[in-house]
Amino acid sequence: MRVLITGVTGQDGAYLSQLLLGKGYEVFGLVRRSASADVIDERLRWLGIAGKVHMVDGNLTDLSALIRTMQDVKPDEVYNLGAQSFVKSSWQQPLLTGQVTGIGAVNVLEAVRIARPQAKFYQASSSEMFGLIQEPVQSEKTPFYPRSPYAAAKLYAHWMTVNYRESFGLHASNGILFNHESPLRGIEFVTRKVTDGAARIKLGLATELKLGNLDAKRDWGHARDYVQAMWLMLQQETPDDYVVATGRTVTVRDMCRLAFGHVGLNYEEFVKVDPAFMRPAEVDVLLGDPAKAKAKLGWQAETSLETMMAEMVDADLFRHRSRMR
Ligand code: NDP
Ligand code: GDR
Repeated sequence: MRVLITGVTGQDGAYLSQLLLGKGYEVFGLVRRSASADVIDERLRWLGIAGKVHMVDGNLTDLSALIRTMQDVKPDEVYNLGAQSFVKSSWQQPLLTGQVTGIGAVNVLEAVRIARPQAKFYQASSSEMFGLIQEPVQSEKTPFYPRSPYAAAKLYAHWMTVNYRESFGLHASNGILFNHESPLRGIEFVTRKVTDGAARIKLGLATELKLGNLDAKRDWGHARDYVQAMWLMLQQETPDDYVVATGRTVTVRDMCRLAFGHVGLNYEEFVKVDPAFMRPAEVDVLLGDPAKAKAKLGWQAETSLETMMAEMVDADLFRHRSRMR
């Protein structure tokens, strides 16, 4: 089995590659050209799989490159994980976010439709599409209300995936994934920012941590668990859309308490609120109902928030101690 993963250098791309290599897949990853090519595979290296993933030069905005990639790789499964994925940046770069996160997904769908229609397709949809929530617990049936250029772009990609399934019979599925984190999470996302901050303060490298809205609530799971749900969706006979979540929601404040508590610190002494990290429109609370994923895929989240935060803080302590040596 051959698989093509866009966004292979990101958090989920790394864990999905690890999962699929373990299942015997030949893994191809689309990588956009970078002047910092020496560090682009950092997450794959962290997992010890860098040499095992075939890197293919390309970009989500370049349809011709995507079509050629489908022709050359001939994948059985395509996972579209590539995106401008940082919500806050999407107000600063709304057009780029639309081109990469929205149109980029349609470019991949087009390339599949034109060059590899038998491939199964996964689209990385997002709980951000629920935005200003219309129901206290969000399921596949909850109406969407996007609150950022990122969420609006994801919503377009989501409906285009549904549309290509219904119009052209593609085996195309959306995973509506709630926030998922890990030691490989990008440093600007709040959990990793907090675990990195707690590690720095513990080691005497910093004295405070500036954050935005501490009252926001998120349903946080572990990326390692969530990539399994992605794979399971493509093993089903019929394509469909699934919410992937833990079913528990926690404030940023309480997440800070867990991270700092793991190294014996009281977050209240170090965390400062800085308006610079507030958003023009906030998603106040997200809480997913993973019942369909459990019933149809047999999937459920395995890692608790407590265990995950401890793993992330330990990884950041390790990183900083290695640099200090
Ligand atoms: P990351 O931000 O860690 O990874 C994004 C990936 O997309 C990177 O490999 C990045 O490459 C790549 N990329 C960005 N722009 C382009 C482009 N123009 N062409 C090709 N590749 C590009 O995201 P995650 O791994 O956390 O998330 C994976 C997907 O799931 C994303 O689509 C995200 O929006 C979505 N999602 C994530 C959730 C989460 O909680 N993590 C929840 C729900 C959805 P580079 O390394 O060069 O920057
Ligand atoms: P999110 O994740 O926007 O939910 O998108 P992020 O970790 O950036 O924010 C979560 C919540 O924390 C609040 N917050 C802060 N956030 C950041 N980044 N930095 C801060 O200093 C800070 N202080 C408070 C935010 O306001 C927000 O409420 C992630 C991404 O992975 C998306 O790609 C994905 O689709 C969604 O999760 C589901």
